[in-house]
Amino acid sequence: MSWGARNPNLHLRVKLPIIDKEDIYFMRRALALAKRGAGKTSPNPMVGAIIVQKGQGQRLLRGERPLRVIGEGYHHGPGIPHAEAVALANASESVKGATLYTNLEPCCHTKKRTPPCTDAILKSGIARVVVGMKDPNPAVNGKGIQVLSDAGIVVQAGLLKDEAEVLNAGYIKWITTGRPFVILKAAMTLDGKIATKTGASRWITGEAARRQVHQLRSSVDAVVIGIGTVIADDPMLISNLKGRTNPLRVVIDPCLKISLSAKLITSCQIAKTLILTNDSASSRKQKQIEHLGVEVRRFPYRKEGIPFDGILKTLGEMGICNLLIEGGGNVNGRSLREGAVDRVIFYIAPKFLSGDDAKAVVSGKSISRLEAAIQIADMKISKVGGDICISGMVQKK
Ligand code: AOF
Ligand code: ZN
Repeated sequence: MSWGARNPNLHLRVKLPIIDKEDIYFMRRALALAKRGAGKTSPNPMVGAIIVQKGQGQRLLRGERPLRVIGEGYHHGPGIPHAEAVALANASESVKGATLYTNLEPCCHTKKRTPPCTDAILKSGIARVVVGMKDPNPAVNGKGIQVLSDAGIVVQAGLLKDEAEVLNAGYIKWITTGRPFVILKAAMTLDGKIATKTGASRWITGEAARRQVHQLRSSVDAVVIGIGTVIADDPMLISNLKGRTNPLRVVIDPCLKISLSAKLITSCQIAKTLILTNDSASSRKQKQIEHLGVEVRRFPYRKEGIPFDGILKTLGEMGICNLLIEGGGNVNGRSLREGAVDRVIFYIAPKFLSGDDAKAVVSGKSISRLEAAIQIADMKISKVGGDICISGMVQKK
């Protein structure tokens, strides 16, 4: 059966050639290219594009038609040409009659930083465009596909759609809600502790898990922690991987307790730090912090702390699409209870700390009814070095 017959997202106004192994292969390559932009493209999506020409050439898949990749590219960031434009510009020969694979619907809108990709595709003579997912930007949202198919290009949308949507979860949430996609990450013992009663937490999990966390940090736009963790651990929160970008480091510090010698302040030339506080915090301390190059933003005073929705709205306005929360029990608890978390990634080390005074991974108010428990769906489990990683999506109530 052709892939097209099964997929409800196909653009049905065009005659469908059979989607086969080749299409999946090239879409996977487009997705892999798109990923190279991780941590750099926000508030734009990660997009990869590949142009493939039929005819003479290398057989890319055993037993399949000879095909040549004649151009490829990915989106490097806002203000820089889009993936399709890069692939077209890089093409090593004529693209007439070729197929273009891209994980996101080509843009067709104007009044933005770069020209519409649909114009470039139409001019180029490309005959077929295979798309991973629709662009949820209300200015596009299917119109790019429409423009291309109206002009006689064979367009097929929805190939590896789930993978495309996972890749751009941050962009999808930001462009549709104005708020970032939030990942809550924690490293804990089997009994759910993140530190001893004295606050010692280095290290709960092994090297492999910590390496994954550095990778995660370099793929998000911002990392959030609470002042409790800053005081206990004095962390840097940067990615120590070569050539990787560092996220904006955000501290929730309602009373501006942060020390002026905290690493998050003294290292602000390496990576930016933003402190979120409330109205009642000392203006003098704010000036001292700002003098050292760190931005401070104030929120209206609330006894329970700064509401997460306000934090997400503020970060969204700054163009943050992907946010990583790196605990403390208090911040973990509040973010989960306030419904701010989209995805959790928990590393579990096979050890116990025991006791009521060791620090719990999720603290604060408890949930009294079992039916009201915060539920995780699409759970994935993997072994990372000597630890276990459990991840999944938080089910929204
Ligand atoms: C594509 N290919 O590689 C990207 C697209 O301000 P601009 O000109 O960079 O446009 C940003 C919008 O373009 C963004 O909100 C999204 O709708 C689309 N991004 N589209 O065809 C790309 N990055
Ligand atoms: Zn574009």
